[in-house]
Amino acid sequence: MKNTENPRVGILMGSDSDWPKIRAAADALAEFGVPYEVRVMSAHRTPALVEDFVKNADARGIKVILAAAGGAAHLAGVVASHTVMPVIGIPVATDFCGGLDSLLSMVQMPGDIPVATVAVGGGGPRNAGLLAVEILAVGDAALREKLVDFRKKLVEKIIEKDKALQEKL
Ligand code: RP5
Repeated sequence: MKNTENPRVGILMGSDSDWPKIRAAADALAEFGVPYEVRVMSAHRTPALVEDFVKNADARGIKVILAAAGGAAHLAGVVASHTVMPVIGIPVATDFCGGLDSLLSMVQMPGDIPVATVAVGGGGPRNAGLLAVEILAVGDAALREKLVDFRKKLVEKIIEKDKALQEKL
């Protein structure tokens, strides 16, 4: 759920134009009852704001940062350079090669400064949210239980889909 008072996850994006493409990350957090906040700030347009946000994130209770950007997608890398908390990068689709530019500029980090980059589009943004939940669940038994339950239901759902297909064919 959106909670700017006590967020456990910070979602940063380079532009408000990224939001429709990545909101599945926030939806996944909401599904698991994880409080998050969403902010627009850019590694290139507002570098000082990014640094300030990241340096204060720990003290505000944030444990994981998701960073979404497209094109010259340096936001996640810059965020990671300012913190030792886990950073998950969400490369945003662009008109250039479907977002290959975003993916490569985000995923090709130099050694020592990791960014866990998810897929461009498709299940990528949702996986970023789920990965953040999994990271938090390492120290949160109730959240871990929810994840185990989620996976059980996933299996049931796929079995149901298979059954429905068999009946249709
Ligand atoms: C990146 O540039 C943003 O993350 C966005 O994906 C892209 C375009 O931004 P706008 O020109 O739409 O603001 O920094």
